Amino acid sequence: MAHRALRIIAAALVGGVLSACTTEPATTGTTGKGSSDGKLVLGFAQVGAESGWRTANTKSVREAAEKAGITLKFSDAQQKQENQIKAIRTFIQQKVDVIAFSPVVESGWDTVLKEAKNAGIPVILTDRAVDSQDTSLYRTFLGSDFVKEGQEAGKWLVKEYEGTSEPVNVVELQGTTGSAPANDRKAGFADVIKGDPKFKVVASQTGDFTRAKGKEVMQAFLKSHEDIDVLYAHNDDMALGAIQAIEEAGKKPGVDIKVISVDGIKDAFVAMQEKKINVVVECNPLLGGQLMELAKKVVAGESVPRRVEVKEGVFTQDEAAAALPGRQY
Ligand code: GZL
Repeated sequence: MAHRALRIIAAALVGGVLSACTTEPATTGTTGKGSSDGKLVLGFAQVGAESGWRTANTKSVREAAEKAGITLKFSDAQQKQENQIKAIRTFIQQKVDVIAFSPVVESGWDTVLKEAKNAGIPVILTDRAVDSQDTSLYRTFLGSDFVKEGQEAGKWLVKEYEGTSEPVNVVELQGTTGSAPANDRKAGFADVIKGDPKFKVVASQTGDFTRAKGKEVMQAFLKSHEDIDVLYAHNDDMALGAIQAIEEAGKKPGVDIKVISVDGIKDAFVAMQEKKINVVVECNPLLGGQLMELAKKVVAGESVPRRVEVKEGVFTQDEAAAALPGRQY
């Protein structure tokens, strides 16, 4: 009897030592540490539910996790950075295999990302970026090039007013203050239009990516500026809210005030068909499938690209009708 007990204790000790000695790469954990069924567990800290784009993004992530057999722990931060940080800390305590999040703003992430790194939990940035200097804090970025989106918006404007010399007064509805899409879409647009002095951005203010705020700020723009020629909105929801304000002011959106928007949600294509939006620069929210593939690779310790950009286009009014039936979000 004593021999059997000793054998059991010895086996346990050897097993214990072996597992402590396995040289798993720092950024991989045993799949399913955080779950009882051995499935890969992904903690996802979403920005919120502020726009049609965000709703489509969340749907894509949820459906892709289901399809990939990945256990998704999901949190909605209601556009507050402190809530995203709390969610990431919770995921660390729950010992998830991998964390993904769309940082609501670019700055202020190093501390919590270092906590994830020290816990051996790899992080994937999806949709929005961070300005951390320490790029070892995340394994990859999956999303769009927002500067390019701003440049595409600027290129449309330059082409639309080619050959004219009259001043063109632009008002700009910026996305969430401090967010990568707001910073970069503003920079890309300004970079393109700076070449022609007839373009003047006479007002630029955040509408926080929401319809309500977009309408409110556009109402203020209309009160303080008689001669607005163009609205550049960093997303469709703000553009659609602004369109209500423009119509309530007795002006025709798309005609009296041309409207440039970004995202490409279905409602924006309908507005283009109604001639109320002139051009939409697409920003693809359907990142779920690629995110799950990256999560599996990262947990398995496989190398992944530092940046994975999604494909997207630009749609003008005359393309809207044909494109609308095929829109997935
Ligand atoms: C862009 C995304 C932005 C969208 C908005 O990738 O972060 O946030 O353009 C959304 O609609 O609110």
